Amino acid sequence: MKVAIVCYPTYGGSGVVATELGLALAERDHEVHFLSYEPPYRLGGDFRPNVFFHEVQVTAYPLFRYPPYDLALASKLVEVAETHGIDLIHAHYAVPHAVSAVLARDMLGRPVKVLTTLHGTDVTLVGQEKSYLAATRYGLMRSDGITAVSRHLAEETKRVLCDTCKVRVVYNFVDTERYAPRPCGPTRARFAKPEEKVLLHVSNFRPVKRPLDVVAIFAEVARAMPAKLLLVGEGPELQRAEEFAAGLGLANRVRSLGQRSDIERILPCADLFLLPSQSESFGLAALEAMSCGVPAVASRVGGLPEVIEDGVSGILAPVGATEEMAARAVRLLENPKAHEAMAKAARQRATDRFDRSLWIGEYESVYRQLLAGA
Ligand code: GMT
Repeated sequence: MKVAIVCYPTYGGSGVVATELGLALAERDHEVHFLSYEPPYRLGGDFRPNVFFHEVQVTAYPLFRYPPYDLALASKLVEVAETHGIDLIHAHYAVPHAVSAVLARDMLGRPVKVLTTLHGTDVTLVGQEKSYLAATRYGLMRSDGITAVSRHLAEETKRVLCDTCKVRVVYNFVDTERYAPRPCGPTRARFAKPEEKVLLHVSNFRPVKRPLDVVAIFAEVARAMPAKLLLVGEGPELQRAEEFAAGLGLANRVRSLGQRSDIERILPCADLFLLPSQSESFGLAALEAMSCGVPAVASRVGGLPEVIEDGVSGILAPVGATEEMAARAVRLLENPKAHEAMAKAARQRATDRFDRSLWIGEYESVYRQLLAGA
């Protein structure tokens, strides 16, 4: 098949899923064309004969206060589809990609299918903004197929955006060979002393991730035992989180590592992963940690309970319940046997339910059904 994948290139789960999916499809001999305003960061620089990147260029004009990216994307999709004989456009994150994909399909003189994959805030936050709602709903209704990354998100989509839409659940996935438990002595030693526990948070530091809760949980843990907190990623709330930590006298216990593309080297060094988000349709960052044998302490919200089994492969507590999260984290870290059992269960959960081989095949079968007109 020849597939055009539209995604955001930045650090963030939807771009990661789109890129990993495209690369896995290419390994299965499909021809994959990525479209975005810059190369997705997980694409890397390796040459692959059947993987292409097409930059969407937005032309400025004095009249435009807001140059229309969605139109530039639709035009680029038409060009790429015509030049390369694209069979299917796979739009990741509905706003505005679904609308651009539908527009491109309708402009094309040959049949092309549109699949839209919903990732989370495109339904729960941005998609519901009054300024985008009608267009997002139209993009979904006119897509040939819709998938969501969790059951919760599929239900939420029907509830708030499109009750007549058929939304199929195709879970996010992880490469369990690359994201695996491995010894990390020298790397760990750079951040922490042997007796210190390492807690880790990876995100885009948007308010929805509740980075201040990350610090609040860590502060309680650090009162109970020697510990370090590593923060990976960048975003609008990072500085506030650092200042909050400093205000609690924890500046020398918290380290920001910035954006990292080699996160699979850092994850296995952690004892616990923190994801106390306000909302989370799936929680890919937690899954990547679990695949490395690192249990997550997370909010019982959105799709997270579909990923983490509370008390077995991780810890779930209500949003904002930082004391409960911290108390349970401390109990786990104080009990090496319980920690080891949970780490094993986390890894097992990732390999049994979310290994990429399971879900790439599912996307392929969705593609085939759409192309067969089903
Ligand atoms: O977090 C966001 O606001 C954007 C989005 C993204 O592009 O990373 O994240 C969503 O998609 C991920 C991949 O499917 C999911 O793992 C995240 O849970 C989801 N974020 C939210 O629902 C807040």
